[in-house]
This record gives sequence, C-alpha cells and structure tokens, in this order.
Amino acid sequence: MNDPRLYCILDLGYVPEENAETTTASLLAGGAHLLQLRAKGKDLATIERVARRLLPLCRAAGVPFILNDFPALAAALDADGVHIGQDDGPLAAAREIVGPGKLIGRSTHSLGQARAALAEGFDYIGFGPLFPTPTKAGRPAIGLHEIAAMEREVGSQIPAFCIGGITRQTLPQVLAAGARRVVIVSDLLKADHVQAATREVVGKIH
Ligand code: TZP
Ligand code: MG
Repeated sequence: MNDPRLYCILDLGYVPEENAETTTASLLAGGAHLLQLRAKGKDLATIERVARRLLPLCRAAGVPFILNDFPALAAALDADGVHIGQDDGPLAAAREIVGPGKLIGRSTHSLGQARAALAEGFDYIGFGPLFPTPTKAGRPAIGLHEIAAMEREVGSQIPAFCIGGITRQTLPQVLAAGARRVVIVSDLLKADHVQAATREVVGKIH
C-alpha cells in the first residue's frame, strides 16, 4: 500500500453480479487505491466467481484486492488481503490462513477498538460507521469526535480508513474532523458516473 487514501468496496448489495467488472473498472479508473469485494449473504461459489473476475482488473491497475471475510477463500484466490470484523477472531488465526505478506484489516467502532487493532498488529483498520448508513444497517453511528485522537494514535502508525455514511457531501466535514483516509461505498456505487465521482473524491483527499 503506497499511501492509500480512498478505499472502495464493490458491494454486491448495490451492484448486480453482471455489473461487477464494469463498476470495478470504473472505480479503478477513477483512482481507487484499494478495492474490496463485499458480498454479504452471497454463497461462496458466487463470491469466488466474482472475485476471480475482479482480481485481474485490480492486478492490472496495481491496486490491492481485499476480500471481505473468508480468509481461506482469500488464500485460495491469492488475494492481496482479507478484511475481518470484531467478531471474526484474532489476527493470528487469520494470519495463519492467509500467510505472511498479505494485508489483514479490522473493522473498529471506537478509539479503544482502534488502539487494540494496532496493538494486535493489523495492517490497517476501518473506523466507523461515522454516520448511520444503510450499507451497515443497525450499526450505531460513532460520530466524528474520536477521529482526531484515532488519527494521532493509530492512523500515524497504520492506515486508518474512516467509513460509514461518507459521501461527496459529507466528506468535507469528515476531513475537517481530521480524517486522512476514507472508505466510500454506496455514494460511489450509486453515482451516475462512477469513475468521475471516484476521481472527484480522490482529488479532495490528496
Ligand atoms: N462498515 C462500517 S460502515 C460500513 C461498513 C462496511 C458501510 C459503509 O458504506 P457506505 O455506503 O459508504 O455508508
Ligand atoms: Mg466481516
């Protein structure tokens, strides 16, 4: 990861499988620095099929391809990494499966969890959701007040991506609160022009 600022997620909850490649190509052409495949509720065969299509696009763009959940599938695919949540067990268990040299990220929902992920040795974290978001319905928003401390303590050591309800509209207040890296899901996937929207965001966080 070379100073990644914008982490994009191809979420099959927003993008039908048949559009996964074209939408991913648009995110990559727009300048996404990391690309995750997220496919909540989909069967493993579907996830593997889509991942095998997206991986070469990411490789060609020089962008790490991260699989959400499923360390064993990430290893089998030779994906660049895997992203796991608070309830997905310790880093060591995932590392055992994907091996050294792969990225392993953790979702965190508080400054305390961010500190813990750093101490445990995760390669990067997500931090949020900052705002309520339909992409992760039911997960309480954590607001903006801990961002500055999180960036100071954790974001200075490993990449820390603020996430959750970040849009082209809310981005300025997120950056003003001290965020340096973001994940944006639905605002980009639902944009009329995915590539242009992605490009616009990248231009604002550099
Ligand atoms: N984890 C915390 S919030 C979130 C995830 C996966 C969803 C972010 O999606 P959006 O559409 O950018 O709010
Ligand atoms: Mg998960």
